This record gives sequence, structure tokens and C-alpha cells, in this order.
Amino acid sequence: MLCNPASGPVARLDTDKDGTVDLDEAKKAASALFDKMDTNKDGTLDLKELKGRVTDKEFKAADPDNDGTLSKGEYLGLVETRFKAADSDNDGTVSAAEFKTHAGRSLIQLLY
Ligand SMILES: [Ca+2]
Ligand SMILES: [Ca+2]
Ligand SMILES: [Ca+2]
Repeated sequence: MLCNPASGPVARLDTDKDGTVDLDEAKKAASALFDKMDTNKDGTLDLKELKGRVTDKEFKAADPDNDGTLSKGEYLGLVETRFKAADSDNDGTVSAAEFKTHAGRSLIQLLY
């Protein structure tokens, strides 16, 4: 795989161009992906629409009302959880290096 920073997650998600991705930027991207994945446009995602981006266990944890779907708020809550896991130095942003970790790659799955 070519390592081209210009097409990496930071270049793709860093809308304020400060070189890192903060939670707002991650949520903006996640929100757009949510709308794209919601193929039946009912405002929620079920496991089928999520296409394996979320594990069954995570899905259950993120769906406290247990109705079998994730609202956008529930989905963004999951994004926040993965964001915090990926931000290993706890500075509130995910850097290019942090995106390369296992937690970083899990976060990307929810963003685009
Ligand atoms: Ca940024
Ligand atoms: Ca749906
Ligand atoms: Ca960080």
C-alpha cells in the first residue's frame, strides 16, 4: 500500500487544516456517512445498513433502547467512544500516527 499523506485520513477529514482531526471534524464526517448508509432514509441504521462497521457487541451497547436500530445520536456516541480510544495521548485530536493504530483504523470505519 502506498503511503501518501495527501490522501490519508487527516488530509481527508481535517477541515480546519491544523494537521489533526478533532472530535467535531470526526463527527461531521460520521454524520455524512450515516446519511449515506441510511439507504431506506428512515433516519436510523440497522445492522444490515451498517455493513459490519460495528460489531454486534458494540451495536447492543450503543443501542440502549434496544430497538435494533441506531439513531444518529447513538451512532455519534459510538464515534466519540472510538475517537477517545484512538486518541492515545489524550490531546483531544487524532493525528496521522494515531490513525495508523488498531483503534485509529476502527475509528476510520465509522467516518468514511
Ligand atoms: Ca483539524
Ligand atoms: Ca435506515
Ligand atoms: Ca492525540
